[in-house]
Amino acid sequence: MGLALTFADLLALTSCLGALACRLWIVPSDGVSDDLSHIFRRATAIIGGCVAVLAGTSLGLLWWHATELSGAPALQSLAVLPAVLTQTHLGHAWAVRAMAVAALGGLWVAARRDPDREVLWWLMLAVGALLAFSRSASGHAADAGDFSFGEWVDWAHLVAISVWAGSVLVVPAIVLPALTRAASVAPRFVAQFARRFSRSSGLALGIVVLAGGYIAWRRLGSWPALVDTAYGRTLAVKLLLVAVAVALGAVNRFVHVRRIDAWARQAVAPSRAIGSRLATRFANTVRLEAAVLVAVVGAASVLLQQMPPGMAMNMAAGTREQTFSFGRRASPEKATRVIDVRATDAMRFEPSAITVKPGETVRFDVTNSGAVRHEFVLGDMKEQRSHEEEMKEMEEMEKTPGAGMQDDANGISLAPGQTKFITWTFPARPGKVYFACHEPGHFAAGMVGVITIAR
Ligand SMILES: [Cu+2]
Repeated sequence: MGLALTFADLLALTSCLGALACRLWIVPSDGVSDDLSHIFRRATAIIGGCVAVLAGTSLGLLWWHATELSGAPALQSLAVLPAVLTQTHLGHAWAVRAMAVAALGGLWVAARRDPDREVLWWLMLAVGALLAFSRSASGHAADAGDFSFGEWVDWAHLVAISVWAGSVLVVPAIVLPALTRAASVAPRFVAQFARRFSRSSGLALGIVVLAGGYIAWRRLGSWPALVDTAYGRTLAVKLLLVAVAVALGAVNRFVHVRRIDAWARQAVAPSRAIGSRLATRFANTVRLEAAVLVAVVGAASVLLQQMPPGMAMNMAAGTREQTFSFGRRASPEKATRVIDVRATDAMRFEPSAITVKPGETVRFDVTNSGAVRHEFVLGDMKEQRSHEEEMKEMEEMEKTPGAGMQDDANGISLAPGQTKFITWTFPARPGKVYFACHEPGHFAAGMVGVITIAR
């Protein structure tokens, strides 16, 4: 369910940005006026359809996330929606997305009524980029913190790939039918379109390769992970598909576009038959590339659902094989539920009371939304007290608060703005486990929450 929603969502976002790119800079505006109005009408219709799909997938994704968070059946999870929206990082990112989709809808209505006002289309592109940012801010990249370098790189990658893949996806529907027809009437239009399309794709592709390379390297952590892990194998398939699409694009750029160019520039009236044959070859290559790129979007959706090995390894480094009376650390993929927790400078956790089932394995995604360091340490009261003593001793020895903090088997330490996760398997019997922060003074100020293990 989550996969289908993510796929539809990515496809709609990509096509929307691609259609806007076509409208704004790919389709030459000094071509044949007749064909142009037709092309622009199609682009407008596709953008409208994408916005409608985005509205639907946004609602669906929120609901799906709430179901995942609460562990409750789909209908009952509606009850936790307000809490998800107001209390979780994902909820906030979703609110930004909801506003972006609403703005896109409003702008689209205005732009349809007054299509010659170029500024409206540019505004839609800006809002589309904002929507992409809310996606980056709720995906894997957000684990490095909000507005971090990783998040910006993820955003640049998403926008660039949307412009590239999106324009390739929508061109078969928007331009190609007119193109093969136009080949008999306006050689200059065909040549100009082919050239602009190739140039836009090449530029976007450059960003995709740079940003994508950085992200892949960060998330994989090592070369063997490319074959050893599920995430790595999906990534390998995606890269292979991208390579095929790039090869097809290169064939277009260096073979077909050059031939079309030469044909359009002939001194004598260019032959219509040759023109439409060249345009058809160009069009077929674009169609094939579009089909490959749909598969790339599919692979990207799968990746968003998988745990990157580079991140899982960071966690494993701080893990000791240790079983406590209040449970044990587990590997992230064992988790059957994800709970977002925020640590704030008000010396509170949000939420501060959580209920789990006996034996349940939960991944806690903890975000430090404050300006000072916080911890998330799991344990019974005895463990919390002894951890508090340890921290006090360390502080006295080093005189530098927080300097000696490292991730433990049962706890994590978070820099301001940071998000980390800890996966925990709770004991099979009912009881209470606490989560607390032992930065100097925080525990005493009440920075502690309770987890009730109950059937
Ligand atoms: Cu704290």
